[in-house]
Amino acid sequence: MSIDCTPLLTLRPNLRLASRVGVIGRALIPAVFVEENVMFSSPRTAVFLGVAALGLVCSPSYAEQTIKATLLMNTIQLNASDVKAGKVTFEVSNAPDTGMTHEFVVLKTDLAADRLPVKNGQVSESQFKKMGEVEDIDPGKGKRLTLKLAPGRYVVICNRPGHYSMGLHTSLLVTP
Ligand SMILES: [Cu+2]
Repeated sequence: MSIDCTPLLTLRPNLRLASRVGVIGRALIPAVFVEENVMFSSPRTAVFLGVAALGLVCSPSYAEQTIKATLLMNTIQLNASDVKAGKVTFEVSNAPDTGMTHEFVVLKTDLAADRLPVKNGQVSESQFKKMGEVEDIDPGKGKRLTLKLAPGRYVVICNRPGHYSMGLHTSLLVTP
């Protein structure tokens, strides 16, 4: 689940090399990659594979994505409905006029945001994969939550008793 990208940081110079080669001109490519021809069918394939591998494995950890989430009286507003997979920081704020303490819970589910099972006024969180949460956010206050999110559908809720049914939920799509 927690795929650490650190070893791949060493690949970054390769990406720089590849792009520099591209800028300088194609004449250099055969010289630089001449030995790679043993392994790759063509120099360009070598460059392509290197860049493709970086893109596939490493781009999530470079992504600096922030979503502003506002907890209101009867809904949760996100300033983006979709985000790319990787590290996502939620800047969660409880609007000053809600007059009540809220929390912010991120669940991974394909269910619609308003279709989660509720028992005794609360969503049964144990039925879902809970990605993380921040609790006890007073009116006018904020907290941050950084999560590593894989592609898929998520629902964010406030699960203080009764709050989900008041409308404090919304969905988030994480794209590859
Ligand atoms: Cu709430």
